[in-house]
Amino acid sequence: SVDVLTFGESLITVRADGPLSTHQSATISMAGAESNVAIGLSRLGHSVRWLGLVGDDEPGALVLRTLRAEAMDVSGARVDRRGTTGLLVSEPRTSEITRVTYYRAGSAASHLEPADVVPALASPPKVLHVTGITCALGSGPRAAVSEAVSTASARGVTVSLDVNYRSRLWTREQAAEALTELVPHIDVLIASDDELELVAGGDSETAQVSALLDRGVSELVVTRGAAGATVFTRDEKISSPARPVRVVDVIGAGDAFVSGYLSARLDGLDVPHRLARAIATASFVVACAGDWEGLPTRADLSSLNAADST
Ligand code: CKP
Ligand code: MG
Repeated sequence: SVDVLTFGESLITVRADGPLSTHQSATISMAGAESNVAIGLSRLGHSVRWLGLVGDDEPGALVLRTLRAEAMDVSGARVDRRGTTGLLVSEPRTSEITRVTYYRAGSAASHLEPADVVPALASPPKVLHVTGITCALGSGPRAAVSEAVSTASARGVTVSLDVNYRSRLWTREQAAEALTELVPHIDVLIASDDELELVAGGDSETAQVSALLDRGVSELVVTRGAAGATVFTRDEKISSPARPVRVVDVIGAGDAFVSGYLSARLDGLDVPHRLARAIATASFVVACAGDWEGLPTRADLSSLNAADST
């Protein structure tokens, strides 16, 4: 069994140097929130399994090849000929604003079903990580998430959910309906401050936090962009600012944060150290172009700590 099992849609990305309409040069790479988290955990030395469907095409081969190169177990991933691998075009406008356009409707990954993921829980991982993006891809992927989290939590697996609301995929009402029903199965819930109402309803953060803890969430991690993050548990509330870095590209920062958080949790570190590793991991991705390319190794994290103490 592996440390972490995750699944979702990974896409090919065309990352232009500027507005695409002006014939910029571009870099081809891979994107996908769950695979970003998976790569982060793998680089930190954890064993990770990623599941998902790709098209029978070169972008799909790029996705699987990249994940294999990052030491991922992709034995349960497969090609599905009902669609192509999804595409994401990103055009940087400023360091904080990147225009993202999806070409993913009807993609191979949107045909994911519970049968593609639930069998992988037969040998239970320590952690199952899912994101709201998968629920937004269609009824099959949504059912896959819902069955996976209920099966995992029934088997005592730690379940983590990153809300990751995407307005281009679904409305806030649809997201709230789908994600609220997952909450009873979630141990670690990660949401940005503006995503809290999608899983907790209400409008005051205090009420949202206690509602989620009452429904069984053991660690609620609220991210606040450059202002950092707060972790709420039954007995503590711990906040940390983000690290001051030269921001190159904020996309992928949330996923990096999650990988650092889960890594420290797998190492048995306490909540303040989980938060510290999450913030450190995210800072590497923010300072580097690309959604996952800048993710740190353990050696990178140590050099950051060494730099802090000099
Ligand atoms: O919340 P983050 O900026 O960390 O998420 C970025 C990822 O999966 C990115 O890689 C992209 O492919 C996506 O979120 C998405 O589907 O929007
Ligand atoms: Mg995110």
